[in-house]
Amino acid sequence: MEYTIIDALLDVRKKKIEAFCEERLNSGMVAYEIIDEMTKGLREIGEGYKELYFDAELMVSGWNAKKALQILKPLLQEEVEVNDRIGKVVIGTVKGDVHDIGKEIVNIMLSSEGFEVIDLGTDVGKENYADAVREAGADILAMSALLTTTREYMAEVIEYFRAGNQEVKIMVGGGAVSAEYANEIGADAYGKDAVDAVRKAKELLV
Ligand code: B12
Repeated sequence: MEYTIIDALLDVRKKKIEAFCEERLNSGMVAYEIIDEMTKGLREIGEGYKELYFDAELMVSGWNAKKALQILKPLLQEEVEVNDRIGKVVIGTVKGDVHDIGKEIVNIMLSSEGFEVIDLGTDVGKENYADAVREAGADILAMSALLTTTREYMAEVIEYFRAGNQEVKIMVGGGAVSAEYANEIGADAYGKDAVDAVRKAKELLV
């Protein structure tokens, strides 16, 4: 029985997502390709929001996506030796925003590429970002926002860091953010997806 990603994401009983991942892996797809397909599925559900899909579907798709990440994460993350770490990143979704699937994917990809990632979770305020960056001595602060209302908070965080002369490169991303917006608020980098986030993070280190 073959499920589409939409079937799997919308399954309230959370059974199909596991079968979906297994089927895809057995057919020779690698974990990141499955994540990519899932991202497209989530966006499709988002596009149908308020017409085809409503709050309940958004919620169920979120659960299932998290479950898929649990299954796929170990396949992406070969443990990188602590001494081989190439840089430290503090990551978090901004204040007022609970979307964390994209952030999680970026975290997984950065970690598997050798970054040490300190994940502050969701709904993160500027003081929390600043404390974490200071304590970790982080090279990069990565912020995610999915809502047009919450992305504005990124500008506030950037201003806070600049005003406090806190030395850190700031990278932004998430569904509500574009390269233009990142530029407008004075971020050092923008990543359109997790692969781009890794590329940009490496560029920021040099
Ligand atoms: C699932 C979902 C939810 C779930 C979230 C579950 C979870 N644990 O994350 C729940 C049900 C909680 C939810 C709630 C809401 N949601 Co919602 N949600 C979605 C949905 C369908 C998928 C989000 C997702 O995971 N996408 C897939 C991930 C992989 O994509 P991504 O986050 O963009 O991440 C990729 C890149 O952007 C990038 N990236 C991400 N972060 C970062 C960070 C850095 C530094 C870098 C470099 C890159 C990067 O890499 C990722 C991998 O490629 C989207 C639709 C969409 N278009 O995304 C709506 C959507 C984001 N939600 C929306 C809305 C309106 C809401 C609610 C307000 C609904 C309500 N009435 O309550 C609430 C807000 C709650 C809050 N305060 O945050 C709107 C936002 C509209 C807008 N532009 O403001 C969307 C776009 C749906 C729509 N079309 O209207 N939602």
